[in-house]
Amino acid sequence: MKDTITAIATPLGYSAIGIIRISGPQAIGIAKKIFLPIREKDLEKVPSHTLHYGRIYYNDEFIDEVLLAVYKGPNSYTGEDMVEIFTHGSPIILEEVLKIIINEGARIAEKGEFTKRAFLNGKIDLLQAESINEIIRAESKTSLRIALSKLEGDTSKRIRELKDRVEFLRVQLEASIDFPEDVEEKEKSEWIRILEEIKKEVEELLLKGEKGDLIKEGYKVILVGKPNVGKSSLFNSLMREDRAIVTPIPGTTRDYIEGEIYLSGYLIKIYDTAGLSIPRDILDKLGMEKTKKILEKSNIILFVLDGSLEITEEEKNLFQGIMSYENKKVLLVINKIDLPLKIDLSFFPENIERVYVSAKNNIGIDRLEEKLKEYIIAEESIDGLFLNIYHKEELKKINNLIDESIKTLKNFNAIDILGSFLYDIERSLGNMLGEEVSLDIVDKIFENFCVGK
Ligand SMILES: Nc1nc2c(ncn2[C@@H]2O[C@H](COP(=O)(O)OP(=O)(O)OP(=O)(O)O)[C@@H](O)[C@H]2O)c(=O)[nH]1
Ligand SMILES: [Mg+2]
Repeated sequence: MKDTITAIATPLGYSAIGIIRISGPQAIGIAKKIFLPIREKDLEKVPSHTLHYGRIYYNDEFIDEVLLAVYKGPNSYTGEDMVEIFTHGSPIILEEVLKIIINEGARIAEKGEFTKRAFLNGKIDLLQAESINEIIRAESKTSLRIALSKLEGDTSKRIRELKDRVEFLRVQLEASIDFPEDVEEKEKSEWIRILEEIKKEVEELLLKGEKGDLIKEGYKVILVGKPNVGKSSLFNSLMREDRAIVTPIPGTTRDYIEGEIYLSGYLIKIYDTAGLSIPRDILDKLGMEKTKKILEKSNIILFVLDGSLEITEEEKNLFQGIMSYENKKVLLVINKIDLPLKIDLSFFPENIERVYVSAKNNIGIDRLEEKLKEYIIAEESIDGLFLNIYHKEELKKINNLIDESIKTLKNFNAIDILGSFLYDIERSLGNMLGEEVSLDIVDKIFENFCVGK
C-alpha cells in the first residue's frame, strides 16, 4: 500500500490561518485519531468535500481549535483520500500538529509530492502539473495568464493533437506496407509535404516557448551611452527611486545595476550600465565588458544622448556597434532637454524612434514608458508558452528526426524506414505529456516545487 504524506501548506510565520495537508490511504484514519469534532460524527462516513469544526487533541492535550476538510479519492487534488486542517496561523501550532500526524504514521512530503501524486494518479498530465508551480511563482499578470492556460490544458491539447496526427500517419503507413493492395500508398513527395507541415508546427511551438521564456524572465531593457549623459538618472526616474548613484563625474557607474518594473502587466528588467568609451583604468574596462555582455542579452536598447552637447565620434561608433546586433529594438533617448539643445540628430537613421526627456526633472518619462509598452504589445502577436528544458529538448529532437526522415526519403526512396521515425516522434510527444517519461525527469520537475504543493 502507498504511504501517507503530510506537509504544512502555508508559509511559516505568523498568519491568520495555517494549513496542513495529509494525503494517502491513512489520511482520514489519522485525522480521526487526532480530531474531536464539536458535533459527534465519523470522518470515515462524512461525504467528500465537507468541512468540520472541532479540536485537535493529542494524548489528552488540547492543541488548537480547527476546521478540517475531508476529500475522498479519486475526486481530490492528488486523487487519494485527503485531509486539510486549518489551524490558527501559529508556527508552533503548525509544527505541533505536523509532529502528531507523523507520529500517527504519515511521513513528511517531498517538494511537490502532492502534485506529483496527482500526476501519477492520472489527474493531470506533466505539462499541467508543471503549470501549477508556474502559477505559484508567476511574477507578472501575463505569466500568470500563460500558466493558467497551461493548467487548463491548452498546451497539452496542442501536443496531444500533434501526437494523434503522427500516430495516424504511422498507422496509415504501416497499413499501406502490410496491405498494399487495400491501402493506397502515398507518394514520396506527399510524405515530405506532411513532414514539413509537422516540422512547421514544432518550430512554432519552440518559438512560442522562447516567447514564454521572455515573459517569464522579463523583457530586458538596457541603458547605454557615453559617460555622463544621464543613464543613471534615467534609471532612477524609471524605477521611481534613487537607486543608482548620480554625479557630474563621468564614469560614475562602473558595474551594472538591475531593476524591475511592470508595464501593462509585463515584467521589465532595466539595466543601468557603465558608460561606453575609452577605458581609463581596469575598473572601467571591466565595467564596459559587463555592459557588452548585457547588451547581447537585451531586447530593447535605450541609446541615451545628452541633448545639450553635440554628438561625438565616439557616440557615432558606439551607435554603429549597437546597430550590428540583430533582433533588438533601439530607441534614441535625448536627455537633458531642460538645457538648451545643441544636438544634431541627422546622423541617425530616420526609422530609429526618438524620445525627448529630462531625467533630472522627470519630463517625458511617461512618453518613454508608452514607447516601451507599444513595443511589447506589438511583440505580443505571438502568444507565449511555458516549456521547460526537457520539453524544449524533445521538440528539438523531433525537429532533427523530421529533418533526418526527409533526408532519408529524398536519398533512398525508402518509405518503410519512415515508420520508425514517426514512432520516435510520437514517443517524444508522449514524453512531453509525461506518458512514458522517466521518473528521473519527473523528480527533477517536482524538485522546484514548494513543500506542501
Ligand atoms: N540638466 C540636466 N542634468 C542632468 C539630467 N540628467 C542627468 N543630469 C546630470 O548629468 C550628470 C550625470 O548624470 P548620471 O545620471 O550620473 O549620468 P551617467 O550617464 O549615469 O554617467 P556615468 O555613470 O558616469 O556613465 C549628473 O550631474 C546629473 O545630475 C537632466 O535631465 N538635465
Ligand atoms: Mg551612471
